[in-house]
Amino acid sequence: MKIRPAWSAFAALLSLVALMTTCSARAADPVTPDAAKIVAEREARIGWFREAKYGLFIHWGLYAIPAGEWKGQPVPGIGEWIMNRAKIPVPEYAALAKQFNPVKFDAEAWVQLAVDAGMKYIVITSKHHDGFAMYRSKVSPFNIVDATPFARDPIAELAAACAKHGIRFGFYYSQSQDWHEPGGAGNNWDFPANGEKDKSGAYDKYLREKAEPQLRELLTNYGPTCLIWFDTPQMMSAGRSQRFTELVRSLQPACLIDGRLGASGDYESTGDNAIPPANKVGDWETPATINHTWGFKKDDHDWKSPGEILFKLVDIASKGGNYLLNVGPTAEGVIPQPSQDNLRAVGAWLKVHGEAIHGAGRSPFGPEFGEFSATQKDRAGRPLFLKRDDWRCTTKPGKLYFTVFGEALPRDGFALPAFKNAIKKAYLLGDPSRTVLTTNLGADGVRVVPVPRPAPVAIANVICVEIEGDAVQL
Ligand code: H79
Repeated sequence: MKIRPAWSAFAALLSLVALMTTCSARAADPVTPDAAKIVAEREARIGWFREAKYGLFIHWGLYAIPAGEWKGQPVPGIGEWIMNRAKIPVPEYAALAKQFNPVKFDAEAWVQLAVDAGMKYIVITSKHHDGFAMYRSKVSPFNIVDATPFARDPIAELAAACAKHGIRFGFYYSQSQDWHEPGGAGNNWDFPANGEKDKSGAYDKYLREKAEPQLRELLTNYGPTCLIWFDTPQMMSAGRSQRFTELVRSLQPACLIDGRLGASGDYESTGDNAIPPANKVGDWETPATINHTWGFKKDDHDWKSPGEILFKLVDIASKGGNYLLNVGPTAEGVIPQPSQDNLRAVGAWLKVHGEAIHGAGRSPFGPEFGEFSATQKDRAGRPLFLKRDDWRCTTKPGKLYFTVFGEALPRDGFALPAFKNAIKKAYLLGDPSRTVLTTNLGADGVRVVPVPRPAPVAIANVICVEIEGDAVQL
C-alpha cells in the first residue's frame, strides 16, 4: 500500500496516541492480565482448528425415519425440521423411537470415511432441535439407549473409533430449541410460545434441568471433546450463554465453542452454506450441506460433485476459514453412497495436494475472488459480486500454492499475480517427479509459470511456488 508522507506522519501520530492510551489503560486496569490470559488460552485451544481446515458434520436422528415424508405427504424444507414443518405432536414424534434400529451403523466405517476424505474432525448431532439424545443420557429417557430397540450408544462407539484413527470428535448440541420439552424454545404447536416460556421461568428450568446437565454428560463421558457446536441461540441472553461457556471451560478447557452459542465463542460460524465473498479476518467456519438437507431425506439426490466440493474447500481455505461438510445417514445407519463417493474423490485429491490445504493460510492477494459489477445490481439493489473461479491461493511460510481449477491448465502458462519476492522454484504438487517449471517474464513484466498440457491431475492442479522470505511482499 502506498501512503503519502503527510499521511504516514499522521498515521504514526495516531498509532503513538493509541499506544499511549493502551499503556495508560493497562497501568490503570487490573482486568488486563486476565484479558491477556483469555487471549492466550484461546490461541492455545484454536491451533488444531486452524490446521484442520476440513471436517465432517453428521446430522443423524429420528428424523431419518420419516426422511422428508409424513403420512404419505412430502414435507418441504430440511429433513431434520420435519417435526416443526408438519407440526407433529410430541407423543407422535416420540413414537418414532420405537422403530429406530440402525443395525447397519458401523462407527469404524464412518470414521474411516472421514479419514479417506482427508477430514480432520467430526461433529455429530448429539441432540438436535427435536430434543432426542443420540447417546446414553441419564438426564432424559428420550435417548437412543433407553427409547429404541437399538439400545446402543453410537456416540461412545464413534468416540472410540475417532481416538483410534486420530480424528478429533465434537458434538452439535441444540441448546435453545428443544421441541420435546414444554420449556424448550421452538415448539409453539404443543406448548406456549417462546416469550411466555421466558417469562414464566419454564425456559430457564429447561436449560438447568436438561440442556446444562446433558452438556455435562457429553463433556464427561466421551473423552476429549474438540468442539461443542451450539446452534440457533433463541433467548440465549448474555447470562445464560455465560453459564454454558463456564460449563464447557470448567469440564474441558481445550474444547472449542462455535459461534452460535449466544455469546461470542472461539470462532465465528457463518450462516448455513454461506461462504464469504472474499478474505475474512479471524477464525471462522462454514457449515454446509452436501445436497440440500442436513438430516437424511429420501428425495434429495442433488449431490455436490467432487469438483464443487473441492472448489468450496479451496475457496474457503484461501479466505482463512474451515469447511464443515455434512452427511445425513439413513435410519439404517448408512451414509448415502453418493456422499461417500464424492467425499472420497476429494480425499484422493487431498492425498496428493493436502499440503496446500491442511495448515495452510489465507491468500495474500484478492482479485482472484472476483469483483463488484459496475453496472449490475443484486436483488437488494447493491452492486452484484461477480465471482471468479479460475484459481485460488493458499500459503505456508516461503510457499504459495496456486490451485488452478478445471481439467486443463492455461495454454499460455499460469500468469502469477504481482508480488515482489524472488522465486526459488515452481512445480506441480501432482507431478511425482516435481519437475521444476522455470518461470519466464512476459513483455508486460508479469511472471508466467509454464505448465504442461495435459495437466497431470483431473479436477484441479496445484502449482507450488517457493519464494525468498517467509511472507509475500506485495
Ligand atoms: O442443523 C442444521 C439446521 O437444522 C440448523 N442449522 C444447521 C446446521 C438450522 N436451524 N435453523 N435453521 C437452520 C434455519 C431455519 C430456517 C427456517 Fe425453515 C425457515 C425454519 C423455518 C423456516 C427451513 C425452512 C427450515 C424449515 C423450513
